[in-house]
Amino acid sequence: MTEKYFKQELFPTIWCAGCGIGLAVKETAKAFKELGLDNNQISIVSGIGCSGRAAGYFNMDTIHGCHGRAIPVAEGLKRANPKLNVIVFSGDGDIVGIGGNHLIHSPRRDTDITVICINNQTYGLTGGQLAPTSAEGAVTMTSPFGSKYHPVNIQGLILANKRFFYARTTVFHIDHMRKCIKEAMQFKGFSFVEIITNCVETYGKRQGYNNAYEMLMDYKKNFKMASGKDRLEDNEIGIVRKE
Ligand SMILES: Cc1ncc(C[n+]2csc(CCOP(=O)(O)OP(=O)(O)O)c2C)c(N)n1
Repeated sequence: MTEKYFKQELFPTIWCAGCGIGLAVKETAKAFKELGLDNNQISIVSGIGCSGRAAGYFNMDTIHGCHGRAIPVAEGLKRANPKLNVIVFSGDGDIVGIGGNHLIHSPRRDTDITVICINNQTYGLTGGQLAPTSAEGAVTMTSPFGSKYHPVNIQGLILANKRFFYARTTVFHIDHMRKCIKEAMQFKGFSFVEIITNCVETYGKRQGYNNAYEMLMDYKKNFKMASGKDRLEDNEIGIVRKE
């Protein structure tokens, strides 16, 4: 049972119907359970955004901090209390956009934290602006004629380091998502899990999807499982690591 990990009195959550964030939250809690962790052994740090609201639902010590600054806060927490399992749970705008600088320096310092990045390819909470993770050609609130830019290579930023753990998964592949979170938490050092997530309301509908189901079916169709590789292709999910 994962109920103990949540403040159930706060349910239902604020997320839109069909949003993928809840799936990621649920699998994160299942990973905690499978790792046999008690609430007081874990702490979750979030920045600002729809994804960042997750911290508040977990029934443990959490920090819902400033936009883009979850990673350095988590590093400080881990250094102050090395026994704690410290998790960052936040959005792509938060971690890769406004907080992108920390994605260069934190993996380099290799502090033993796990970053779960909910990548819905947009700034969801503020209505769906173009993010550094938005697909080339994506129609967003601020790119009505389609984005001209290639999305940032998150994997490349992590793999640029001496040691690394990088996983990419989607909210369709829930068992794989849980495996990625568990293995990331077991990795001794900085670990990063990118969860491709559907934001149907502010992003998906602008790309022509009618509902969340269609987006999930596209994840099923487009992403292939990779194993034993040094680097994931854009259409692959899997884990790459260097100890
Ligand atoms: C310093 C600062 N800049 C901008 C904002 C406005 N803001 C709040 S949430 C957000 C976007 C969050 O996007 P993301 O991290 O991708 O999370 P999502 O809502 O998509 O889950 C922005 C720009 C803010 N709160 N603080």
